[in-house]
Amino acid sequence: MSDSPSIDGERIISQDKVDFFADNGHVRVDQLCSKDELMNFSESLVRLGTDIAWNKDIPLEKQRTYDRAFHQSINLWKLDPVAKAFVTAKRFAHVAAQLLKVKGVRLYHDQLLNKKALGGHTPWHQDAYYWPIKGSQAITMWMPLVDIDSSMGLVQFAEKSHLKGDLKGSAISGASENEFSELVDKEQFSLSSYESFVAGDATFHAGWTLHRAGENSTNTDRPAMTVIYIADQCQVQKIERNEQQLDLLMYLPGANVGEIAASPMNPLLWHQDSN
Ligand SMILES: O=C(O)CCC(=O)C(=O)O
Repeated sequence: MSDSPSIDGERIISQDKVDFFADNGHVRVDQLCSKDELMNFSESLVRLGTDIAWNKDIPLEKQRTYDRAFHQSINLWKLDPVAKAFVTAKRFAHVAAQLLKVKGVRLYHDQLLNKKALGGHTPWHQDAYYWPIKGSQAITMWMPLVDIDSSMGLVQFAEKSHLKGDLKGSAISGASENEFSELVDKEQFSLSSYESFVAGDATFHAGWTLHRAGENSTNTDRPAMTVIYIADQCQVQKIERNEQQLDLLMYLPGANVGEIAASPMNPLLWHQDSN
């Protein structure tokens, strides 16, 4: 067990926020983790994330749009007790369960996305493109670990795009940016983002919400931690693309199509009957 301070417990959110999320595909929860609480975790998360980021050493001339968007490290919770206490926090999972309107949620995986100083934009994409899970049964929490404003790469959402499901675009890349930019115009999605964040504020977005992030025009890194939750008892869906097959192997090891999405990598983080 870690001796990190607990960020467990419940966090009941208002019906207005639940409705806003259902309508728009995203919602903000201020100080889901207080700035003081976050100080117990952020240094370890950034240090570990920096150590294990798989795309941090790619030479400039070989970097793709993806690599310029952020240094990405995955499943920190498996490697460090402090990261585990953060990622598995019941408080965050409780919010995810309320927004998904389910009795319980499991961990799918975590990621540290560190948009480096002067890092590039994050292209338009839908997270559920990668998942062997229904996009409506999974949700991403995004929490910056430092205070940020619009110059550091805020996430921008295409309002109500989640209601359209799979928009059949590409994986995160220059191609997805171009395809989805055209689609945003064609569908006349309105765009929104939250202006600035204090470390520990969080947003949640739905699996099919189309989103991107701006570039970081400052000389300061913008590390953000994301945790993806799946509804307890949801099933592994038919695989339609290679990325989903890879996700199945990495994040749901041993689970097969049609089975309940629950492997040793997917602990039950919150359930109404056990809290
Ligand atoms: O942090 C970013 O730049 C992008 C975040 C994102 O795409 C996500 O959390 O799904």
